[in-house]
Amino acid sequence: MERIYIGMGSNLAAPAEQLRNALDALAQLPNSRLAGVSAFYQSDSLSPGQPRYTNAVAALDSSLAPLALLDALQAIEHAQGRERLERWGPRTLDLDILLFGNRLIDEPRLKVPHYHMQARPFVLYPLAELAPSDLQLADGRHLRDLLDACPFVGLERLA
Ligand code: PH2
Ligand code: MG
Ligand code: MG
Repeated sequence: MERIYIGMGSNLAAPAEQLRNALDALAQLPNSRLAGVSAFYQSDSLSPGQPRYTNAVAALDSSLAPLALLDALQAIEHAQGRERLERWGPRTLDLDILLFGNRLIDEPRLKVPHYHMQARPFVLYPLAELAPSDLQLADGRHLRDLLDACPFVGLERLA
């Protein structure tokens, strides 16, 4: 089993419900256990003119291989109506592998740690709710330092 952190986001079709449905689907993945979920957060889209996002992070313990998990996450996105029309377009559901155990993954389909996670408060703050405070990424960076460099701005934590 490895600990995997998954970033979740939606800005279409009842976002919070999309995240709850995705959590149900994650809990049913084979060879896996849903180990935790952060609070839900709202923030403006990084792409101007789109609806606001709801985001969360899930912790999954799994013995699935990285690309098998990626396939499973894309199947969940697809089942929840994800259409890939444009990069960074609005979406019913986005499931991103942020961290996968202590692995550095550099494949055409999958780069881990997730690119740009260090600049995204809607990823780092929910992640910090679940991860140990001394978490070190596989590339050597410390979550604590990423948080210090990424102010809690524009983020609304939902009850
Ligand atoms: N995801 C994007 C682009 N912009 N903005 C917010 N607030 N939350 C997201 O998850 C997000 C975004 C592409 O993955
Ligand atoms: Mg994605
Ligand atoms: Mg994304």
